[in-house]
Amino acid sequence: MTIVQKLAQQVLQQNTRAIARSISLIENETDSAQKESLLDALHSYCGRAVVWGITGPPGAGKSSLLDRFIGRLRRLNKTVAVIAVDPSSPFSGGAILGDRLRMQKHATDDGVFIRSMASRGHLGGVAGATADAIKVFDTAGFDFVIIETIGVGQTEIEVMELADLVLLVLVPGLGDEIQALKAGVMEIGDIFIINKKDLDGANRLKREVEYVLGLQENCTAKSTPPVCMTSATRDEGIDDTLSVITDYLEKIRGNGQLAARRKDRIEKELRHIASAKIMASAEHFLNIDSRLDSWVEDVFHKKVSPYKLLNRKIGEFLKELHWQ
Ligand SMILES: Nc1nc2c(ncn2[C@@H]2O[C@H](COP(=O)(O)OP(=O)(O)O)[C@@H](O)[C@H]2O)c(=O)[nH]1
Ligand SMILES: [Mg+2]
Repeated sequence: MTIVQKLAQQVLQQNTRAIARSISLIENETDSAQKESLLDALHSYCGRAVVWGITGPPGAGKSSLLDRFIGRLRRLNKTVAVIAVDPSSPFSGGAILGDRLRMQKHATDDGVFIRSMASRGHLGGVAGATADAIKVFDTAGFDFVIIETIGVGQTEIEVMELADLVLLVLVPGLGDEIQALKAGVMEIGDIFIINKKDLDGANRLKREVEYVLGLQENCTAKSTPPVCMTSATRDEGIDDTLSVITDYLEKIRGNGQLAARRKDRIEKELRHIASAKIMASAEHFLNIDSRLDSWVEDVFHKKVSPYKLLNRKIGEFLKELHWQ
């Protein structure tokens, strides 16, 4: 048994240190062959965990809500892994430290694992690293894997595509909240949560959100997402929201949407891996015996045009490509 296969076995046995080591291996990507064999070994065990995404503007109360949800799920004896994703930061830290503090009371609970991911290293970017980390937690038998993002930008949208269900958290008092949300953000929410309902403007925001979602419904076949109201700090609306989440999951399990979503994800993953591998081979091909340098000279001196040159060379490239 190789070291990596042993590591995978330990992950399967829910060994905390093996889980942490696996995530580091994925995140740092110092040895991509090792990373690949680890993920190969995990593959057949993946698919049990339900993956939630929670996104929304910074300060909306995502971590505070998660803390409440984790508490409820633990009472039901469910285990939870949280991945706090900060695409803007090359290091894990900063804002994520606050998240950890928010969920501190679960830190000593074996049934809860909180891990942060930043953008450093991983070729597939933070979304790629997060996708692989989900597989580790899934194999380790966590019932729920929850991905929390720091804010709502393009990378966060990509990260949210990894989830079976996306909770979009909004709060009153940020100004023109809805208008401020960039295009594409409203579309990713499966369930909307208006948090800080203890503050002024929460009801108005709810009506605005429902109005905007109603407009969207005319354009798509998707049914209007539910809009829940919570106060994480006062512990209000949490149970109602959880039952909305449970109903939603039951619905998408029953009508095939969950499977379709997971297949979409696999398709994206295959495309991503394929292009990354082909790009790596192309890069290697271009650099053999510094041929690129001599091609630059040839094109510069008008010996050949770029298309003519490459149409010829791509044939050679494909012959040189070694698929094992
Ligand atoms: N008034 C009020 N404050 C809240 C509520 N939920 C969270 N907060 C506060 O909002 C701030 C940001 O919360 P946090 O969970 O870190 O937000 P995140 O950045 O979205 O993860 C903290 O000071 C929380 O105590 C709420 O329901 N009502
Ligand atoms: Mg947070």
